[in-house]
Amino acid sequence: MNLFKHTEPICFNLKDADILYYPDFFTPEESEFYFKTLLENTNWREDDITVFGKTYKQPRLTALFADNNKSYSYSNITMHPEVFSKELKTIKQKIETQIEKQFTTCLVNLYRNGQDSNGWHADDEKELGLNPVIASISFGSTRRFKLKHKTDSSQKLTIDLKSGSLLVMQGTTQHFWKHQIPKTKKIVSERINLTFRYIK
Ligand SMILES: O=C(O)CCC(=O)C(=O)O
Ligand SMILES: [Mn+2]
Repeated sequence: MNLFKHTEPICFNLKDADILYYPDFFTPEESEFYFKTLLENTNWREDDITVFGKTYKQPRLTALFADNNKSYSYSNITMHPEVFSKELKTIKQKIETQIEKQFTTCLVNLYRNGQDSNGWHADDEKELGLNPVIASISFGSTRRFKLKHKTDSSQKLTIDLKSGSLLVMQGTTQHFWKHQIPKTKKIVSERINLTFRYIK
């Protein structure tokens, strides 16, 4: 795989957000390879989440990887990482070369079908620090990604995240904006998402 820098990303003119989108970060062949390898070789977890005192199954499967053994907590779940696989290390290195930022941790999500989702949230946990850089890779089915400003309802964005794409959220995005992957009634098969983060 080439680790050279790609063409310029798509940028969006949004208040309080800095978001970059590289639709073709991986080739279709690379994307297919990583999708299959990750689907088969990941120890997928199905965690419970507690919202307003009620416990539900999280509507997707997850896994956590890190190179520093630091755990990551969100929505009353604490995840302890496994070490990076060879493939995840290569992906991490390719992103780090592209955007000149370092990552320690990767949260992996598997959306099994259109009923799997990820509700409105910001990646603003304290272990991520102020103004975190989040690098998000998609493999498999295209899913709709929505962003909205927390207080200015005129500010929103929808991106259909295609297989092989890289989305970067940085600057004040997590402070002022929320994002989600809504459920869809369309027939969609699996999608794997990798979000690389830096945890001190
Ligand atoms: O699946 C996605 O594209 C988003 C995942 C996400 O927001 C998260 O894991 O925090
Ligand atoms: Mn997120």
